[in-house]
Order: sequence, then structure tokens, then C-alpha cells
Amino acid sequence: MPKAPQVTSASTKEAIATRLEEARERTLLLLEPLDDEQLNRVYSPILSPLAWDLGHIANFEELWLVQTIGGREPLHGDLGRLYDAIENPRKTRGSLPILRDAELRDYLEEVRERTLEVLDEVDLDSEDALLRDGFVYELLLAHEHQHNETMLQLLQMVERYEPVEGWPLPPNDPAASGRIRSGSDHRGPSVPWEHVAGSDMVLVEGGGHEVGAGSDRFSYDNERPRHRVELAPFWIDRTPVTNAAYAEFVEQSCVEPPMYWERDGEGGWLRTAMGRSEPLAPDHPVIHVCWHEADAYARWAGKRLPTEAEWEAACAGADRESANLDQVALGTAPAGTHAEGASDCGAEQMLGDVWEWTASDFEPYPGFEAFPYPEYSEVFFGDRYKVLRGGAWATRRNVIRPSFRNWDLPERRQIFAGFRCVEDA
Ligand code: AVJ
Ligand code: FE
Repeated sequence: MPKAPQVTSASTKEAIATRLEEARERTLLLLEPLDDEQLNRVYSPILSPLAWDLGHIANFEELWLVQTIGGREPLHGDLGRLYDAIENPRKTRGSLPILRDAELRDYLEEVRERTLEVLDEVDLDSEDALLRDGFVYELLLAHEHQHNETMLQLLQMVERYEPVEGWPLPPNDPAASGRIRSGSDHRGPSVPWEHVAGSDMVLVEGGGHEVGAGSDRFSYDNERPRHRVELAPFWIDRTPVTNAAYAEFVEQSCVEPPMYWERDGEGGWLRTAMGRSEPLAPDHPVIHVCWHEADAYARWAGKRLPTEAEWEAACAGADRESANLDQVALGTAPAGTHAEGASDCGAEQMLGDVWEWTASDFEPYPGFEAFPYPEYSEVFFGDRYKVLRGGAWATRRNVIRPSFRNWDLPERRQIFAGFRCVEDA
């Protein structure tokens, strides 16, 4: 099919520069309340110090947008080795001689300056697969966005973390303008969640369903190629499993409560986020559970976790603009919020609030080709990792689409993960 006429390269470049700036602004806004000591501190062996994330964000940008695309030499010799995620497991990152403090901030700025220089020179209409449709820039944006979420996993552990004044961000205005409203209390009632109770199931028809990403917009290699799967009909929970439902499972099965839950001393639960304890909100989706816990709950409830193909079929038609994404609220919304963003089958909150564990191992789709580098997805394929879908409140909106595949080890709980169940129809 002939392509629609392209916007001019100059306006495309301007749009890319604006989006790169917006991404950086959010990264820095999240870290603004912290001092250098907190950026360098190791809070958990399974999470990088924030200074590593920051340096890695800049180094990934230098590697792709400055060295690879622009043919420039690296600013700091083989510094990049320290920021290689495969070479340096998270538990070692705190003791690496990474850039810190003022040097780190200078590096972020110097790389960005060069990135914009190179952007000015490149030919976005080139046949080079890295440049075509701005692929490498989309990759970089998605990368910084995804690392925001990793940073937020750590921020959950920072005692008395106070977001900058003005959070929650205005919904659907993801700080794109660069300025954030001030004067509202982020814990106040300023997020107008409309609560709709209930957690019944909705039907997904059997038959052929298209899954995976087409070639019309940016996607990761692991989402391609788009292909057809045959599914038997099934019921899926209309909303993610709630804290109240999960608490019942904890009481009856004597399993560990989710991460960040504590007893309140009166038979109830408190939940701690960013060092602050609050009564557990019964109607919110459960979050910070591992795959084994999600799977055990599903079996306890006489159900099972969806396969990722089932999940994606149930997600068809969901609207990511009506979803609790993008760090707007810095937390989950009650189950039933954003009913207007429901998918075609009537499932709600498929996108946003909590990542949803699926029954599936992270495997390549038939015909998979690694691009642009095997370390993004290919080296993780196999039965060690489980697939999560849908994105969480901490996920930047740009990252999320029904075909997006996230993966993690089944024992991990620091990620923003919940789940919903299915049953054969
Ligand atoms: C897709 C979230 C599993 O954090 O390991 C960041 C994303 N890849 N930098 C990860 C990613 C390279 C990735 N996950
Ligand atoms: Fe990364």
C-alpha cells in the first residue's frame, strides 16, 4: 500500500526533539526530591541505585543516537561497559565506578546536546531500518520511559519520598507542556476516580484472533510478527483482582501478604508506599504480587491465569487514553475506574493500573527476528521469564499498547504487578 504523505522532515525532527525533552523532564522531575546521597544509595539488591539508571539512560542515548547514528566517539572512553545491563547484574551496580553527582548531570546534558546536533544532520527518510520512521528515536524514548518505571520501583522504598509540588499531574496532559499545576495536595481528593463496584466476568468469543504488532507504528521486535491464534471461548475477570479479594485469599490460605502490606494490629491491613502507611484500599487492584502468588490465587478461586494470547484478545479495543497510566496519580485507581476505556469484550482496566501476570513464558513469536540488538529481547526468551501485559500506573502512556510484552522472573514482587483470572467457557 502506498504510504500516506509524510510530514516534513523538519517538523518531524522538531517533534522528536520535543518528545526527548519531555521524557527527560519527567525523569528529572521524579528524582528532583532526592539528594545525591539518595541517588547513590543501594536500597535493594534487586534494584539499581538511581544514579546507575540515570547514567544508563544517558549512555544508551549516547550509544544509539550519538555513536551509532552520528558516528561520534564516546565522551568517556569505555564508560559504557559500566552501564551495560547484561554485563552488570543489578546487585553489583552500587559499587561500580559510575558517574555520580555533578559529573553525572554534566554527562546527561553533554549527551543530549550531541543528540540534538546529530538529529539535525540525519536523514529520516533514509532506507536505513534504524532511521526509517524514526525507529531509533522511538526506541530511545521508550527506553527512558521504561527506566522511569524502574526508578519508581525503587522510589517505593524511599522513606518519606515527597513528589514535587503539583502531583498528581493533570490527566491526559502528561507534562507535555513542561509545566505542572501547583498547589494541589497529591494525597487529596484531586484525582476524581469514579468508583464502580463489582468484579464479574466477561466473555471472549472463541475462534481466530490477531495478536502482535503490525508494521504501521513503532513496536519492539518481540511483538512481531503479527499473527493469528486460535482460541477456545473463555471468561475473563472484568477488572483486575482487588485487594479485598486477595486479602480473603491471604486469610484463608495462610500465604504471605503482598509486598508492602503490614498488619494494622486490629485484624486489618496497612499498605506502605514511598515510606507512608495507609489503610489498605479494598477496592483497588492488588499490586506487588509475584507470579507464583497470582497463579496460586487463581487456582484457589477455581480459575487460572490467562495465556498472553487470551489476554491480548480480551484487550482488543481498549483505549489507552482512558487508563490510569503515565504516573499521573502515583498509585492505583479503584477497580471499575475508567469503564469508558473498556475493551470490546467489556474488560476494564486492561491497560494501566497494574501489570497483569499471564500464564505464558516469554517465548519468541513464530518468525521472530531480533532487531536492532539481541540483548533487548532475544537473550531473555525461554522458560525462566513470565509475560506481563497492560502496563501499570507507573508506566508512561507512550510505552503501552495491547501487543506490548513485558517480562520478569516469576518470583519478582517489586514490579507493579497484579493480575486477573480466566475460566474456560
Ligand atoms: C522490558 C522491563 C523487562 O527493564 O529489563 C530497559 C526494559 N530493556 N532497558 C528491563 C529495558 C532495556 C526491560 N523490561
Ligand atoms: Fe535499559
